[in-house]
Formats: sequence, structure tokens, C-alpha cells
Amino acid sequence: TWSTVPAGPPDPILGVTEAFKADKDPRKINLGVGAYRDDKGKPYVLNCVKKAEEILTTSNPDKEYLPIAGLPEFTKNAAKLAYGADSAPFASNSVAVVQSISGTGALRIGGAFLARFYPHSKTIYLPTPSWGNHTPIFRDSGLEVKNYRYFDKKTVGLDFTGLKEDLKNVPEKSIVLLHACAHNPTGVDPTPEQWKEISDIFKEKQLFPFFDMAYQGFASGDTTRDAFAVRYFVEQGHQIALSQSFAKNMGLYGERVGAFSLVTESPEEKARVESQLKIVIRPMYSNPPLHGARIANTILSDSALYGEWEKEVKGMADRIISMREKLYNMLSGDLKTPGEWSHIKSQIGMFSFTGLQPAQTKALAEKAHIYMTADGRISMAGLNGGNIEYFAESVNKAVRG
Ligand code: PLP
Ligand code: TYF
Repeated sequence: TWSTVPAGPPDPILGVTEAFKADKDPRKINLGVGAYRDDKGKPYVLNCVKKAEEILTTSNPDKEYLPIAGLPEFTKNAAKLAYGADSAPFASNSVAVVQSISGTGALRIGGAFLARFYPHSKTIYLPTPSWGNHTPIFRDSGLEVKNYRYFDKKTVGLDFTGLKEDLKNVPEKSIVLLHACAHNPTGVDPTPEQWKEISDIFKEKQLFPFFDMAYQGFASGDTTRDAFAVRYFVEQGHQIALSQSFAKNMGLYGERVGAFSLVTESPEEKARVESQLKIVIRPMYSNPPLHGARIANTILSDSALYGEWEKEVKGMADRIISMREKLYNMLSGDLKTPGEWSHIKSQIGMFSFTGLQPAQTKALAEKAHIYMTADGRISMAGLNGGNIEYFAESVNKAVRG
């Protein structure tokens, strides 16, 4: 029956983990997938998450189905975290929000809803480059995917001129995806001033902003600061779509906790939109999983746990920032590795786009047992006090050829 089914390629990011697992060398390092590791290289379960789970166990909750739109307290608190309690649409009960299967599920619900109901366009513009899963998610949602310029290989920074030119040239009212903070894979974000200019172009061209916020808190260590772009756009009157993930900022990767929301004009419009979001969700998976949403909601609704969470997010962000400084100092200082490495320090969030070429990343895997994606992206969280020196020395060798 399946003789005509061709073998498909592995996921370009998750496939790196497979290669890493198969390597038996004790020095091996996995810098592929973006999942936080502590300074011993171990997966990290946040203390606030452990405490929330204890509270949940003691309260002995049931295992009934959630409503289609998810745990109502959770979706409300998730929206509050993103938009801010004093945001006008949030305060006036005009944000339509549903629980999702992490960020991926939120993007997929949003893509499907826009494909069905957004009246002006069926095309979404993604930055070049973007998270590898964005294109298939939106294509499978029924949207056409196009691109706008984002990253400048020459400066290893934002191609702001190219970005503005491209956004000014897309058809009016097109859908445009924006990474809210900690752009994946480049680690390059617009400055607040640049966000303001981008917002102006969105107004001029009546573009529809779809924010993907997978790293709130992970960029600067401060959830409010990382929500700047989202909140600024909303203040400016843009009716945004928003995908949220709690995979990274609460370390709830496998629990699949997220939310999708749309800013609407009124509580009445919100109710209509939510009714249709539920109709999008129902034939996909009926209703979302319970446990992770309860954990996240326990943290978001308890002021002591919330405070502890804020400290732990900052701890993760700060450890990554300290790895950036160390790596930069090793490459440009002692090793005098040819090339300019300051972008390692200036880039933001989980990843650094190193500028290493495919031949160099291949050599690193084969000779040094160091694994990263073929585009030269490294997950900074995979570096720690125990392996950073070996990593820097190996990069130095690979660059010198
Ligand atoms: N969007 C971006 C930019 C990401 O980097 C990720 C991965 O973490 C996601 C969305 C969705 O991830 P998840 O489905 O694990 O929340
Ligand atoms: O870019 C990353 O590493 C994260 C994790 O199919 C991820 O966004 C990667 C690939 C994937 C799902 C999640």
C-alpha cells in the first residue's frame, strides 16, 4: 500500500539531536535544539514548577476534559502576561484567547483561523531566515508563504533597510509574521526605535501583524521588557495576532503549554471570534492537555511563585549572557581566531548565529563531536563552564582550517 511513499528528510533541528545521541565520544556537545541546560549541561526543571506541581498534587484535582478553549484562568493569565494588565483590549475584555499545544499549536490555530476568516489576504510574509517550522506550519494551515528581508550576512545584523523596503512593497493588508523578541535563528532583534518605524509601516500599508512570542523573559531576563514590541503595537491600535509558548520561559517543553490570541474591537466581537477558534480546534484535537496549563496557571496566579519564576527566568537569561561574554573573550582574546566575533555578545536570546560555514560545522561534528544546525546556529544554553573552552578551541581550529 505504501510502496509509493518516499522517505522524508529529518527535521533539520531535531535531526541534530539524533546525530548527537549516536556519537559515543565523551567530549561531545549538542548545540542543536534550543532547550535550556544548566551549568552542568543538564535539563533544568524550574523550582517554581516543582512547587506548583506539589500544590497540584496536594489539591488532588480531577482529570476531566478541559473546555475546547482550554483552562479559562490560564488563558486569561497568559494574555495578561503578554499584553499587560493595563492594556486597553485586555482591560476591556476584547482579547480572544485559546489555549494551544505550545507555540507550534498556537501558530497552527492562528494560521488556520486566518486562512478561513482573514478577508484581505491569504499570504503570510516571514522574515528571511525564520524558525524552520514556520513555513510548513503556515503552508499546511492553508496560507501562501512569502518572505521579507531580515538578516544581513555582511554585518551579521539586522538588514533594516531591506526589511523596510520589502514591507513597503508587499500588497496592502498582507499578513506579516514578526518574532516578538529573541529572533530564532539569528538572535538579532530590532531596537525599540526600529520597532516604532516598523509599526508606522504597518499602519501605512495596513499590514496585519502576527507576533510569535516563544521567548518572553528569555531575551533580557525581564518579561515586561521582552513584551515591548507586542505592547507597543497594541498601544498603537494594531489588532494583532499572538502566539505564546511556555516551553522556554517555564521550561515546560514537553508539557506543551501555549496560547493563541487575537485583539478584537469589543467583547461582542471577541465572543464571535472565540466561537470560531473553537471550531478550528475541535476537529484537530477536541481540547487541550490539562497538566501543563495547571502548572503555568498556578505560577501565574500566585504572587510568591510568580516572583520566584521571574528570578529563575532571569537566572537562565543571565547564564546565557555570561556564556556569550566568555565565548567572545576566548575567541577574540586568547585564541585570536580570525574574523569578527562581537555579534556573539550583541545577539539576543537562546541562539547565536555564529557565521560558521557549512564546511566548518561539518568539520566540528566530525572531528570535535560538536553538533549544531547546518546554518551555523548554536544554542548558547548548550555551553557551560565545563565545555566552553573545548568549544572555543575547536571553533578556532575549524576556522583556521
Ligand atoms: N516559534 C519559535 C520562533 C520557536 O523558536 C519555537 C521553538 O521553541 C516555537 C515557535 C514553538 O515551540 P513550542 O511548540 O515548543 O512552543
Ligand atoms: O529552534 C529550536 O531549536 C526550538 C525547538 O521542530 C524546536 O524552536 C526545534 C525544532 C522543532 C520544534 C522545536
